[in-house]
Order: sequence, then structure tokens, then C-alpha cells
Amino acid sequence: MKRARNRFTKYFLLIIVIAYTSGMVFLSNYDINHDSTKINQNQEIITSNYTWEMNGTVIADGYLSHYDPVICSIGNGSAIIAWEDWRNPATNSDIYAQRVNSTGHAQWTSNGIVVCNKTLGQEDPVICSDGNDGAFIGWSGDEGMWVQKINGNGEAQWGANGSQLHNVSGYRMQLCPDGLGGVIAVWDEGFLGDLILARRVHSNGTVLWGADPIIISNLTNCVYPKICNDSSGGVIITWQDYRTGTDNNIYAQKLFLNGTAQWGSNGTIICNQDNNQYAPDICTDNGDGAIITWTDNRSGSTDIYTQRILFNGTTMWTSNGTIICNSSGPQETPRIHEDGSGNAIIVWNDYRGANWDIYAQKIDGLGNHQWLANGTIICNATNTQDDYMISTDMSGRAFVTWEDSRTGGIDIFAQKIEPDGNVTWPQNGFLICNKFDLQADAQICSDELGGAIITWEVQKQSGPPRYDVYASRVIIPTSPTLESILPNPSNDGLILLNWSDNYDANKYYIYRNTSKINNINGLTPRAIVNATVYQDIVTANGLYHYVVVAENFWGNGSISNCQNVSVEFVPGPPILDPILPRIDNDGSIYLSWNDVIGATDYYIFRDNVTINSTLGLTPIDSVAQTFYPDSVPINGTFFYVIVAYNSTGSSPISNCENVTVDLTPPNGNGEPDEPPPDNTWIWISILIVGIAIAAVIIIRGIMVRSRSKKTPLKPPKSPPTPSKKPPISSE
Ligand SMILES: [Ca+2]
Ligand SMILES: [Ca+2]
Ligand SMILES: [Ca+2]
Ligand SMILES: [Ca+2]
Repeated sequence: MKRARNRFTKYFLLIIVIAYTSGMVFLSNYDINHDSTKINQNQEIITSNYTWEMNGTVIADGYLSHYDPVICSIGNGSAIIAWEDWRNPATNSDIYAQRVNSTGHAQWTSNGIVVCNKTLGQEDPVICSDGNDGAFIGWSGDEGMWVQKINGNGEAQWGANGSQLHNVSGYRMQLCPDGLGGVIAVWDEGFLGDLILARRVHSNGTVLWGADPIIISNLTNCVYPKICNDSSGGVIITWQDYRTGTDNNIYAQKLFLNGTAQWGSNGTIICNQDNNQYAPDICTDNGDGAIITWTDNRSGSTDIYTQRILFNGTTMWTSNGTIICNSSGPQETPRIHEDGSGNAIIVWNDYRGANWDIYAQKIDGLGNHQWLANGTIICNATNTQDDYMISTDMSGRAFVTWEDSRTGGIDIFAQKIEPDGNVTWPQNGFLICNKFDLQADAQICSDELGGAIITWEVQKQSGPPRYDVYASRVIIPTSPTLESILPNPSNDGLILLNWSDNYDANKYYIYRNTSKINNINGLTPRAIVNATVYQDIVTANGLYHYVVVAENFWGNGSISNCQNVSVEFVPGPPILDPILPRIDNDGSIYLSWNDVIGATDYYIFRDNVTINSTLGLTPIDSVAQTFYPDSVPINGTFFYVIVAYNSTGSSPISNCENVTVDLTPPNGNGEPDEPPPDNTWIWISILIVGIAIAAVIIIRGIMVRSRSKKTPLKPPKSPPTPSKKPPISSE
């Protein structure tokens, strides 16, 4: 399809060239100039703000087309992108490149630097990192096969137009650094398959391995070469091979750094099972061998197979390969990437369902499957997902991007796969671009900061049809690390949170809960801040749990670790209940008071005078409950206060209550004394009687005096003479 489109475009461009040279061309409607403020002319990295935009940042646009972008990471969130460029009709297609930094700022000349603009056509760029801030960029074209080395400043290292690998045009070039500043390239010479050729270029640009490229296979219809490093500076190459004339098989060859083939003439068999094996891909096994995967039609339903080949050319796993996926329906076109630890991650197109989906599997150095049997779903959205690319980072994560027609058009999506097989961007992929009528041919590389950089071409439909190159960096922030909360416990409710600065976050959400936070479902953020510190205010005692979530415009990261803090305000003063009875005769005193919020313990103080301060006093006891039975086996009046306590401190004293203890028996019998009798009424009665007697005497006296005035007082009668009576005889 791409080839057909290229031919169409070339044809279209030819018309444009004729029109242009005839002075008929309609040039000026198109924006040739970028916003130069995005470019730092001193080549300094601008880090102040992102210029990454949703739906992508323009890498190359303007008059005529720019497409087929390829990308490689140069670390630290930066990448170099190369593309085929038709901006200058006089030179046909050319190769351009641009460097973008982590914030999306172009680092070289606006719209890209020229990699090669020789008069005839250059096309189908490929790229790989030079391991030193620059990149090797290869291409094919009317003048054969070429490669250029560009340093980190965008300066060509191998002459104005690069080093020529071969003067005959070829296809499907693959590049692999030689580890010494040079590069090894492999390609097939005929579009339908013919020779597989390879060549090395010295770090100084000198083309090595003789006057002509090395022939990897000169048998009929060998195509689709793929290459990877071994650990000795050499390379291992695999390809699809039709030498039998009946069906395709998979072969491989190993080249030393000097170009010597190690596995026989025309390579060694990886798989020659019946029916077709095709579309192989390869990655290093982290040693001197490689892991190869391919589409395998031995069963009649295409499946994904793999094989590991050791340094000596012997295959390590089951002869003719072990199954990665043999699910029902077709599985096709696997792409493989090492994870840096001797494992490999394979991604493929899968039609086990109702339409094409994308699956992935990870295998270890023994071929053991690490993820779900028959593969982990990367995307099974409706309609077709295909044309995927995979990249890995140094932490073993994989990044996949693809073309997606779930909405009917073609959009670009991407997914991040953790080493354990969990995908951490939205299910079925993170939308990279759906802005234009058509966006396609996405390529991806790790940014080595936990995210990925993706580039693709956009077909603009307004005006003359043309393509532009866009890129986007996707780094949904990783979870911040929330530091321990200090002081813990807090006695003022001012909770100071500190967390790690997330390189790519521009906003943080703070969540609080009274139980441990395992996810933020249903929680409302306490605050949203753009700093890495926040002071929360808590007004009640308790245990409080916090997490922080980082956000940027790509989305939210996962939650931070959960930290907690105990809030313990200094307790308020207790209220001591009156002590009853007020007079205590047995020395058993029962104290009770209210439950004070935040108190963990209570101190009981007793004295024989009113307590206004506990200064100098020693508590008689401390308890956790809100009552206390005291025992005072001596007479006296006793005064009590209570002080509440927690680890933060002590409350003010409670009110002071007292009780009198009187243990004296009333009558020596141990009975308590009766209270003195109330004699009031007796004395009143006596008084009344006395008054009554006095009144009688007085009244009588008055009456006697009145009678002596009316009748003379008779002389006192003489006592009556007693009558004599005869004695009574006593006979
Ligand atoms: Ca050209
Ligand atoms: Ca076969
Ligand atoms: Ca199958
Ligand atoms: Ca699908």
C-alpha cells in the first residue's frame, strides 16, 4: 500500500514539478514557517513548558509532502526522527531529520535538517541510534543504498550526503550499530525478493567489507531481512526464504564484525516446516545468539512461532520452532523486541475474534511464556487494528503503537505494557491522534523516562493532497512517592505532605481518607496543586491516610504509596461529677467524669485543700476509663481534680470537687453518731408553759387586790376546835 501510495505521490509530484517550473503553481497558501519561538537557535534544550500537543506536534509540514517518518530514542525523553520529504521539487524526494526534546521542542532547524537532497529521489528512510546522542539514517533511492551519521547537533558526519552502501537500489533496509561508532546495514535487492545484501560502514564513514556488499543469500526469492546485534559486535540476520521453490522457510546467518559469515553458505535453517513460514523478526538473546519469530502456516491456520539460535548456529528450542500463539483464526506478522534482560516481547496481529486485534507475549531465554497463554490483549477494539510497532525501554517495559480503525477512519493509538504483562495506559490503548482525515504509519520508541515518543504521518485533505509528519510524547506520569508524614502524631491538625517531583507531572491530586487508600474510586481530592508539597488541615482527632496522584495532559498516573498520620489534639479539661455522698463514712470515694475527646489516659489528683493547680502534686493514679474508685481510710475533707492526657500533652485541670470522710463511730458501738436532736419545740413549749404560769400568777394577784377594796378582809378564822368524843370502849 505504501509503495503504491509512493508511486502515486511521485506521479503527482511530477505534475507539480512541471506546474512549478511552468510558473503555474499555487504555492502560497501553505504555512512554510514554523513558530520560531519553539526553536532554540543555540541548540539549548528548552524545558520551561511542553509544546507537545494533543493529537501531536508538527515535526514537518508546509508545502508538499513529508512522510514515512522513522524514530529512534536518544534517551532523556529525546528522539531523532527522519522522513521522506518532497518540499523541493527540484531535488525530488529527499531525506530530512529533526531532533525533539522531552518537552516537544524541535532542537534543529525548523522543519528539519537535510540528510540527503541529491537531485534524484531518496526514500524509505530507516534509523537507529548511534549510542552517542546521534543517529544512523539509511535510505534507498535512485542512486542506490546510502547511510548517513548525524550527531546530536544535527551535523552530518559522513560527508554532505552520506556513505553509499551500494549503487543499486534495494528495499527494506535494516540498520544495526556495530558498537564502534559504525553501522551494519542489510537489505534485499529485488522488490519481489532476490539477493540479501549486507555492508558495514566504519565510524569515519568508510564503507567496509570489500568493493561490493556481502551476499547473505543469493538464492531465489529471499526477502524481508531483519537484523540484530550479537554481543561481540557482529550481527545476526534472518529472512524469509523461498529457495525450495515450493514454500517459504526461515533462515538466519551470523556475521562477524569483519563480515565473515558463521553459519554456512546462504545461512542456516531456522524453520523449514511444510507450508509457508514468513515475515520473520529478530532480537538479540542478550548473548551471542538471537530469538527469531515468524508467521507459520504449517497447520493451515496461521500461527506465531519462535526459535532461539545460539552463537554456534544450533537452535535451542523445539526443532522448527515453538508455539507463541496457535489460537483459532489467523495470527500474523509478529514483531519482537528484547527487554534487556534476556527475555523477548512479541506482538502480533490476531483474528481469533470478529476482526483484527493485537496480542503480545513475553518469553524468557528458555522460551517459557511469561504472560497469558496464547497472549495478552493489547487491543481488541472493534474493527481492525494493525500496522503496529514495538519498542522497549531499559526497565523491560514495552510500548506498542498501531493504526486503529475502530471509529471507521484510521487513527493512531499506543499502549504501555509493564514487565508483568499489565497494560497501564487506558484499556485498548491511548489515543495518540484522531484529528485529521487520515493518520498512519506510526513508529514508536521508548523515551527512557517511562514513556514513549511516537511519530506518524498525517494526510491533509484541504488544498493539494499532502502529508505532514507529526510526533507526540506520551508519558502518563508515574506515581509519586509520598514521604512519611511528620510529626506523627500531629497535635495541631496541620498535616504537611511532601512527595517526589514527577518529571512529567504538571498537577497533583491529594486524597485523604480515614482508612487506607488502595484506590481513589469515590474519593474527592482534598486539593489540586502544582507543587510537590501541600498542607492539609484536620480538625478532629483520628488516623488519616493520604495518597497523591500525578497528572499531566495525557492523563493521571497511578496512586502514590499511602501514608498516614495520627491527629491528636491536646485534650480539653474533664468535668468531674460531684462526689456523693458529701460525707463519706467508709472511705470509699467514687469519682466519675466525662469522656474527653482525644484523651488516652486520665490522671487523678487528690489533696486536702482546694486544688487550683497540680503543680507540685503527684497523681494518685492514672486510668484509661472515665471513673475511679478511691479509698481514703482516714477522716478529713479531700479535694479532687482530673487531668486528661494523650501523647500530645495534658489538659488543664478539671473542676475541683471535695468529700468529707468521717469514720468516727457515734456511740462507741461503731454506729455513726446521730445528729443532735432538734429541741426547738421543747424550748418553745417550755417558754409557752412558763409564760402561761407567769400569766396565771399575775392574773391571780390582780384579782386578790380587787376583792380587798370591796369587803373587809375577814379575820382569819381560827382553826376549828376539835369536838370531844367519848372514847370508844374497847370491849
Ligand atoms: Ca532528492
Ligand atoms: Ca515451509
Ligand atoms: Ca491460528
Ligand atoms: Ca479489532
